[in-house]
Amino acid sequence: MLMNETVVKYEANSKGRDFVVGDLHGHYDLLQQALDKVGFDIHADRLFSVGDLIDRGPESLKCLTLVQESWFYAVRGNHEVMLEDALFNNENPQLWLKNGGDWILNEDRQEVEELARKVLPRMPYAIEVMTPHAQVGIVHAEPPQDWALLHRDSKLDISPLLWARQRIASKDRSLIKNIDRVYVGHTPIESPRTLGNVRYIDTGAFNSTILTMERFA
Ligand SMILES: [Mn+2]
Repeated sequence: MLMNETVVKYEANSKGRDFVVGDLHGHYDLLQQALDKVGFDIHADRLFSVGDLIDRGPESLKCLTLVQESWFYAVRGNHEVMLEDALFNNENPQLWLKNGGDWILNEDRQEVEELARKVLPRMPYAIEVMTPHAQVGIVHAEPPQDWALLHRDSKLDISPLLWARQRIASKDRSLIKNIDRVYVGHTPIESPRTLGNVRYIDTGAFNSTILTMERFA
């Protein structure tokens, strides 16, 4: 019901800086601290998110509202897909509840559904951002070996974009073609690392309260 484009493209930011942030998982407070630290200017700077805004942490609903902000752009994570399936497709609601979605039991379900209807269509599977020096890609878990497949191949299996951990598990350093650099989250690691041209930035905010936010390099 809420299907939209696979990739959304953004031109270079002529007014300010661009940042990318790892999986929030409800840690709105940590994001505020990170934004304060860099003096984030909501009128000029942009923040891109690798998805998984919700579940496990204390303020899932508040994190989901970020998608409505003019300076905030997020791809869809597997947790947003679990929410969508549970709320709107009555598909595997237990899977979501078991994986941190149980915060909904303490919220007004209608309010959550209303917000989800607004924000999910604004969360594509992939984002492409131009910077003065590079073309940067963002997906939640794992990009295809050739970024161009996201544009071309309508039969592309999107599930690896949301769930895969194959590349990081095998320390795959091969380059993703047709993109300069790709940022991903999904797999918690101790500190951000780059393999090939893929940058992993999920430093596990959900259990360690370390949130990674960095400027596009
Ligand atoms: Mn994830």
